[in-house]
Amino acid sequence: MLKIYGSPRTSAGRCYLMLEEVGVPYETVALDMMEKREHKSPEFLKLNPNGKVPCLIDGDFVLWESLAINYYLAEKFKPELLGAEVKERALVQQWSTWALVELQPPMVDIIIQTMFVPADKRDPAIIAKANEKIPHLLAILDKSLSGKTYLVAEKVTLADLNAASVVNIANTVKIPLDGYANLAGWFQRIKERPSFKKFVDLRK
Ligand SMILES: N[C@@H](CCC(=O)N[C@@H](CS)C(=O)NCC(=O)O)C(=O)O
Repeated sequence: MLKIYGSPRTSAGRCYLMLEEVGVPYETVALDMMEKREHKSPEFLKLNPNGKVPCLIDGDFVLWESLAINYYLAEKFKPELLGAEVKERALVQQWSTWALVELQPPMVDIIIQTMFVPADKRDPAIIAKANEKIPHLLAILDKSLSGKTYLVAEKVTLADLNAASVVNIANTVKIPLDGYANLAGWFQRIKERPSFKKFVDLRK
């Protein structure tokens, strides 16, 4: 059986979303990352030398990086999520990469500053810069969704799932989606998927 390391409330969350989407049974290993720092244990570092979650085990195959894991799960269990032909597949890659490389970092900056850095050590400049960047990025997503149901194709693809896993952080960092009608409509469609509902439940 597949095994996923990392809690659904971490970067592993999008892999849980994908595991639910493809509908295969899986085991979970929630490491104690705070007190015991199990993600830095010699045993875990043998699996992921970066000492980070998620990490997926499929038999004797070990894979880390949430995006790579989601591509693997799609390829193996639900290849239609990768797009129907070369251009669709490229766009799925484009949006998946964009979500993680452009949209996620300013959101994570806010999370780190407001939830992990003690109040007296916070850097308001980091929070201000992130708050300035995010609306611009959300506007790009919103405009790209104009007149469309999903990001790439007429049906849901991995691009939608990966991007939605990042847009979902907006709520945590208190960024309203109200001003982005196309984006809000699209996100609502993704939120109605059973896999997304389970993902949200698992993160509670
Ligand atoms: N690019 C990685 C990021 C993984 C990552 O940063 N995971 C965090 C949890 S959200 C982690 O394990 N942090 C522990 C650490 O950095 O020591 C991915 O998407 O899989």
